[in-house]
Amino acid sequence: MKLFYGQPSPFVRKVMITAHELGLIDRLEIVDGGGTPVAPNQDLAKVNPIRKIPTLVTDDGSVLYDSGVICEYLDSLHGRDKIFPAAGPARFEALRLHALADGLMDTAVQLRYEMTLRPEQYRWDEWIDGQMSRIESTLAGIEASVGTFGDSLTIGTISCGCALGYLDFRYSERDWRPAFPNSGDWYADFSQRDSMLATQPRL
Ligand SMILES: N[C@@H](CCC(=O)N[C@@H](CS)C(=O)NCC(=O)O)C(=O)O
Repeated sequence: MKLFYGQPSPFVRKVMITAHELGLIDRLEIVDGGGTPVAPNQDLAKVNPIRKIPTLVTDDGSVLYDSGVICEYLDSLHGRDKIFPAAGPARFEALRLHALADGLMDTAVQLRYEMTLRPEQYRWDEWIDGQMSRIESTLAGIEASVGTFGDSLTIGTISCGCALGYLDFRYSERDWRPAFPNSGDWYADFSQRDSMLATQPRL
């Protein structure tokens, strides 16, 4: 399987953590998929019209996106405990947490583009403040749920780990831990998993 990849992407990290946890990492061939909204990756554009990473080309040539779909596909390939729980309340809670963390990551990635790609004279402070406020409210959403996480490994907890890790990576000047201490306690343990250590973003 071929994975269009970018080291700093929290969505790619979600797929990489999943592959590590499910024992599938050696089956992924990594290819560079890096690009931006203003400079799309041309190889990626040939297979994914959205032009975003992660994108997976399976062994039979099918193309899968986005990160959640790829993770669910990987979850269908192994005999270990599933990270997408079977139908029922546990499944919908995992999917809800996944959506919550994806909302945080989407906001943080788009804001990063705004701050680094958009020429300074075109930046809009109210929009930036609104996005920062959304990051805070999604953090509050994680804090409200983190007491139920325990040591569970689902698409929801993996995504929350990616979201918090991305804030540490790109927004390190704004430490979220003092305002969200229970999330901080959970993340202190979760971030020590081998899959998290193996996929740490770096500059
Ligand atoms: N919903 C998508 C989001 C993926 C995404 O935003 N990827 C970013 C990198 S973190 C990207 O490819 N950006 C390139 C662009 O926007 O042109 C997913 O879950 O895979």
